[in-house]
Amino acid sequence: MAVESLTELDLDRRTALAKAWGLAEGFDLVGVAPPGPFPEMERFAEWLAHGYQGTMQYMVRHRRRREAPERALRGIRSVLVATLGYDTPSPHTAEAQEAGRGWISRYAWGRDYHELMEPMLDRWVARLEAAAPGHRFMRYVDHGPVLEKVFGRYAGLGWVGKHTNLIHPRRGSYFFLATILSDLEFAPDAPMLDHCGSCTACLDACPTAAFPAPYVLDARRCISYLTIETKAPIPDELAPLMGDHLFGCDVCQDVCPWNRKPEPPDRPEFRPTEGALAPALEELLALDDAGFDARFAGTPVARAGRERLQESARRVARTQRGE
Ligand code: B12
Ligand code: SF4
Ligand code: SF4
Repeated sequence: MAVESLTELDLDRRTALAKAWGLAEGFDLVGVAPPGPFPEMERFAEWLAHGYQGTMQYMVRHRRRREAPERALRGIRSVLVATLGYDTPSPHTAEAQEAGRGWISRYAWGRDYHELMEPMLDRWVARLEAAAPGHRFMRYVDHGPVLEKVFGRYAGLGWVGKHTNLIHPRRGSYFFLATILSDLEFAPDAPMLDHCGSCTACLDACPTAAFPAPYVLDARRCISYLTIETKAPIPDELAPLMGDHLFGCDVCQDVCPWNRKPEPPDRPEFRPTEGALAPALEELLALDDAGFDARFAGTPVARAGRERLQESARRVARTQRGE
């Protein structure tokens, strides 16, 4: 089959084709953002100045590339942004709390999204490269020096809510993001307007008061950071506030009205694997390495490791005993 040449097409046709290839790989939505700069990139410096990144040193190390995408890719003209939904009909945090059990956050119930999305992106990029020789396409999921949510917003895929996640009016916020930075120009989509209005549900519900202001997260207080990201000990004043959460947290998204009736893609890959939904603490504490692998290999929980999860299980057990 002849490879279509993207560079010979007009901007709109080229953009439509590049987007169609992303959708053909299985992404739910694809948009195009201009390379910036955007006001959010300036706010990133403020965020770092407060120390909200805690021990996530990579946020500081790569700050210049996050603030100025031209440093991530010289001659950058466009950013293709794609979403992949991970919501399933399974219960939300508050609907399933039970003594003796802990809670793993939604995104970590099924397959590790990095492993799923990277090959999808590789195939998409291979197609783009073959159709635009000499142009560059740098693809990222999560780990890259890219403010993914900001590009998502300017690619028309949602707005960054007060809880700081990207929300799509019909898809809610339970989706992952991927980006492809390119020096080939595509037609940008219009950024989406903020629909949070006067709502403050997420800010009010956060168990650890991790939002110093709407749209601003102090990661050092976020349960997701405390259970997944940092290796630093959990501060004594925060541990009792962390409830049943073993790995990650969804409270601010669970209470968001935009997640009440989203169009769930319900991908089998993201449905809870056996033992992922509200696991019994005793069972987790009894796992050896082989048992941990049998239960969590290939899921995001595997990244944190057995000891980390068991440390969380001991903390949840202490909280449930009222200690
Ligand atoms: C570091 C990080 C974290 C940190 C910090 C979270 C955060 N809010 O940034 C921690 C470990 C806490 C975390 C947690 C989670 N994460 Co995370 N994380 C990232 C990562 C790697 C970088 C994000 C980043 O750059 N943060 C820097 C800060 C500065 O960004 P920000 O909070 O959006 O801050 C902006 C606002 O504060 C704004 N701002 C400042 N002042 C003001 C004032 C006003 C008025 C306005 C409008 C804006 C504004 O400017 C800032 C800069 O743009 C991205 C992947 C990526 N490369 O982008 C995934 C990512 C954001 N995470 C993701 C997910 C799924 C999660 C969790 C849901 C996982 C879980 N279940 O536990 C939680 C959600 C917690 C939450 N409420 O945000 C997804 C989000 C998808 C989506 N729909 O938005 C991403 C995009 C990964 C992916 N590829 O899918 N994460
Ligand atoms: S993920 Fe949990 S701890 Fe983090 S900001 Fe949201 S509600 Fe708060
Ligand atoms: S809970 Fe309300 S304020 Fe928070 S992100 Fe959702 S709509 Fe916005």
